[in-house]
Amino acid sequence: MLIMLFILLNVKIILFMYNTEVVNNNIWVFLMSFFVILFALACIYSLNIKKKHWLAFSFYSAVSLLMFVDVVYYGYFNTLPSVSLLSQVGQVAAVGDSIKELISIKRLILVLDLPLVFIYIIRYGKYRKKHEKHSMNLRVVLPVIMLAVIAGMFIYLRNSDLFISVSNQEFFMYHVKDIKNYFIDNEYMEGSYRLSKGEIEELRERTKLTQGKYTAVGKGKNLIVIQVEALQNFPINLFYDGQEVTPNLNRLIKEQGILYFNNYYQLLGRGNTSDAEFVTNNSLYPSMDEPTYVQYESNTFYGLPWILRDNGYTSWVFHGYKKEFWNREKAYVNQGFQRFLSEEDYEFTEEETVGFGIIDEVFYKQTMEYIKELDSVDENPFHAFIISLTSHTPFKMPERFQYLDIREEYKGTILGNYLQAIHYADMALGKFIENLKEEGYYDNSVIAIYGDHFAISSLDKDQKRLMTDYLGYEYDLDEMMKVPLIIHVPGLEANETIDRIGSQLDFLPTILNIMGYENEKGLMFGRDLINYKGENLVAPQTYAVKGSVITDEILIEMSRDGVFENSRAYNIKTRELLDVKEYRHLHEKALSEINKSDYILRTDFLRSFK
Ligand code: GP9
Ligand code: MN
Repeated sequence: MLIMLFILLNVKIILFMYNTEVVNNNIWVFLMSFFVILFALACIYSLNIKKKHWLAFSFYSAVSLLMFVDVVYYGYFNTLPSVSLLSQVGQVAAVGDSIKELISIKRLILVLDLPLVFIYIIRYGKYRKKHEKHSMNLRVVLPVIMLAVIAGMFIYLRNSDLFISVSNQEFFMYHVKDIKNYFIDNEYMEGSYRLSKGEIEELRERTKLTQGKYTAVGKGKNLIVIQVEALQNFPINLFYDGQEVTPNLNRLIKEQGILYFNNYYQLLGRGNTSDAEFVTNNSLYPSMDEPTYVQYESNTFYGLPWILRDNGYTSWVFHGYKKEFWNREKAYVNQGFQRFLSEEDYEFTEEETVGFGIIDEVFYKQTMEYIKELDSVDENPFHAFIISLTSHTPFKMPERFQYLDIREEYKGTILGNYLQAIHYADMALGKFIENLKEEGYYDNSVIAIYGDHFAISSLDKDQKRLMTDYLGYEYDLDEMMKVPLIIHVPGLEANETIDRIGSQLDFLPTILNIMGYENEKGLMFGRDLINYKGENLVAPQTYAVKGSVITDEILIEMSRDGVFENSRAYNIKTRELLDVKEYRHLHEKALSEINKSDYILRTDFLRSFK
């Protein structure tokens, strides 16, 4: 029976390696898993207990289940999960629909056999007791030999340059390392990483407001920021069979007073939508351990709401979902928001919900009423941060909200569904903007609109093929992570498309330049995309592994095994593959920026910063 489990587990290792795209040092990765399994089963075999078949089955089930969780997580995030995410399991129910989409047969097969093996053991168990009698020596010697082999391999890897690569890809090594890092290692607390005086000064300089183009053109105006769920850049100006997908945003982009950033990227950590909010408002990199709103709920921050409040504004945030989700309710306090209008503050019927909750139209309509209340707080301008929801994956809109004619071949595909959902989101947003005009807010408010993150993954082979076929060019990481940023400044006599590279990290310095307020008590890692003259870079850590870089010219996709030399680099415009070794300096710059920002979060640096 143990032999059967051993064979099945080896098949599962291969499936796991296939699902998690192990491409470097495969033989080492496989051998390590092979010997660990052999060792574990040999230990069980050597025990002198009656129920050892159940112990073996427990081991088998635990490994199978963990592999299954890993590959499902990997399917979405392109990285293996960390033990630190266990605190987030409560969120799983809410994203159930999205998870269902990820459970394909190539992943499910890792656990499908468990009931069959269970039944087999019930029968085999009785038979086994009578027949199994092996010499005591073999029972002891076998695990010892296996342990020696594993130790030998480990020592060899440790002393070679294969260690990083194998330990980042191999099932057991990855999880042991992750648990060790979580519970034992904390390089920041141990003081091995510190921000130097020079680095602090450089960041302080970077954070200053300098006079330049469009500086303070929005001073004294209200600021309305709308974060649109899963709004990617590719639907902008897209026509599907002659039907305009986002007619309202397209019309807006052409208006006077518009700055449209069309080379702008998401920048998320473990907290998805909530990280898009965090990065946008604080110009700090998100945490990679847990959602930043959870891990650093009580840190001191000095982002957009605080800065505006210090300039007399009142700052409220609006989102039509449960207030506990992403720990928003608690985190918003230190983020600087004075009031959070969540699902419980809105009235809606069952008919007025889709997926997560309230449909955008109903949400925006009632938000308008709250904005009037916010406006009446005092004579000063206000800041409203509005987070939409309906265009959430898996984008399955009920028929009554499907307004586009989708060709048969795209019906039910993620692209067909997404086009319907984002078309709806655009329609609702268009109505809201009209409403802002009617209520007299359009001409005295700066309005910024952007997408929180991607909708369709280029990391999923089927989705990538679907998108590449449809768009007629390769749908790669850069197109996937690109979201639009549209800023309307009333009275500005310009209409500009700004195509330099940037990300949500750059929002705060960019909007502060427009609003004309200085960040006096914080530090920002982003750049003002209108005035910054140097080379900017985007340093994603999710979907592309930490160490990846996007610049105006190139994209470096850090290798999955953590070894820079194995990474892929390509020219973003010509898509020509490049020799990655020539771009090490960019990779190191990205790492150093992330580490500095991480230090600020871990040490709650802004609490005592002056
Ligand atoms: C939930 C919403 C969606 O409140 O913000 O979050 P997401 O699943 O996109 O991170
Ligand atoms: Mn989202």
